[in-house]
Amino acid sequence: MPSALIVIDVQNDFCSGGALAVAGGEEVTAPINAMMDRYDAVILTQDWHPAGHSSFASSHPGEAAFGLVEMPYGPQVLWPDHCVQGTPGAAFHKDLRQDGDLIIRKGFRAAVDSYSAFFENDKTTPTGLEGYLRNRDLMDLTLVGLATDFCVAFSALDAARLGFDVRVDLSACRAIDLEGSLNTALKDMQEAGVHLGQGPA
Ligand code: VGL
Ligand code: ZN
Repeated sequence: MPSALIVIDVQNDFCSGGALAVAGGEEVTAPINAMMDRYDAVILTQDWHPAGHSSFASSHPGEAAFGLVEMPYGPQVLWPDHCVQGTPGAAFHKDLRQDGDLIIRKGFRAAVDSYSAFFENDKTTPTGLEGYLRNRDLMDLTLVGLATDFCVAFSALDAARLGFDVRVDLSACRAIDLEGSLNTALKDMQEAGVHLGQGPA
């Protein structure tokens, strides 16, 4: 079965010195680069917010980063401003190979965040990635990147629900881990049938 490596959000703002730095974020670049040649397709995702995005704490007077607000589509964590379209923080880390087949951008609608590479946080607006993968018969997916407990986990859970065979290679992921979010994400992925660990060599 044709396979795809989906590289989630390996962008400057999620690496050391970035606006929403994930501890050791840049450490995933070397293992991910080495994995790329083993897949039939490589897809990169890019968190891509307009300035003033509704997921930014700065857009909610009186609210602090990492707090929770209620949006029309449900609870939403508020983040520091990050991955603003066209800024250096939104660019891929310089050490990441960028010779993939497709770049899918997400979170570009001001009113809705998008952790998953498949659906925005309203759980209904598709990004188009499902159609692309099915069209190329890429049903065997390995996910890597940042952050394990947000964009990687949400993408993996959606992919499993959509019927893809899904693996998350944790050796090439790093987590934010906000109030137990990493443990919750690992448990949710296990229960959904997502394979956790390294893929076949
Ligand atoms: C992410 C929080 C906000 C991620 C993106 O890539 O995991 N997390 N935007
Ligand atoms: Zn974001």
